[in-house]
Amino acid sequence: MDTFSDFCVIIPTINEAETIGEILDKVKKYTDNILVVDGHSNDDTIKVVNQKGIKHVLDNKKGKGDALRVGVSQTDKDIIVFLDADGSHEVSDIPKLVEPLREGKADLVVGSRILGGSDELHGTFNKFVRNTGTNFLAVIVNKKWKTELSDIENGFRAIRRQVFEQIQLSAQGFTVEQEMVLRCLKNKFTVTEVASHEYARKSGYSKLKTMQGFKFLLHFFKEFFL
Ligand SMILES: Nc1nc2c(ncn2[C@@H]2O[C@H](COP(=O)(O)OP(=O)(O)OP(=O)(O)O)[C@@H](O)[C@H]2O)c(=O)[nH]1
Ligand SMILES: [Mg+2]
Repeated sequence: MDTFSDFCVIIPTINEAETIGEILDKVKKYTDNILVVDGHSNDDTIKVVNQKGIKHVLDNKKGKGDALRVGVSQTDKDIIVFLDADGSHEVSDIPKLVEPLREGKADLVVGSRILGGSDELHGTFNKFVRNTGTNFLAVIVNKKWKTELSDIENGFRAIRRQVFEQIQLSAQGFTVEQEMVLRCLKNKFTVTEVASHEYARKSGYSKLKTMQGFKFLLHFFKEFFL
């Protein structure tokens, strides 16, 4: 992959044909080092990715956590940006995520929806549960590690590849994001945030069931205490 950037953008997808093309066009303004990790989509996701001339690999059908690890194993870039494929993330914030890593000021930078605002955290019961959970977990993390984080769950983030490899994530599914933050803090890596707005998913369907919230809590406390 020829590139004009020092980072790689990894985009996990399952059936995101309606949005992935637009996302790839936007990301291309910041890097040509883009990798789609597909979870065996049965729509036209891969067709669109191919049309855009972007490389893709398949995950092991185990969930988003597995997909992120598959992606990282395929890049030699020092900095990795994770971006969802459903149009929820503000692509123009990529430089804000990468900058603290380049300057040596952080090892993991998370885009905070609490600081940047979200169209997905207010209004309905499901959104209320997500918002409350997000705030609750951040408060507990801050108490233990004396940090000032507001959102440990957002998938839009950048991390040093070496750090990603060192913390040896094991989460298979959506708990990978909180696990990444906790393992960084446990290993004394610096975790910071930048404000980033979250939009409502533009099309397609959510792969995360809000009722999986209990799984998040269980996984969080297991990781927190052990
Ligand atoms: N490769 C791969 N990608 C996945 C998997 N699960 C989810 N994704 C992708 O990960 C991103 C986040 O999933 P979403 O379904 O949007 O989860 P969410 O943002 O919590 O839910 P929404 O509120 O609906 O946006 C999307 O780009 C999905 O296509 C998986 O098992 N494998
Ligand atoms: Mg989403």
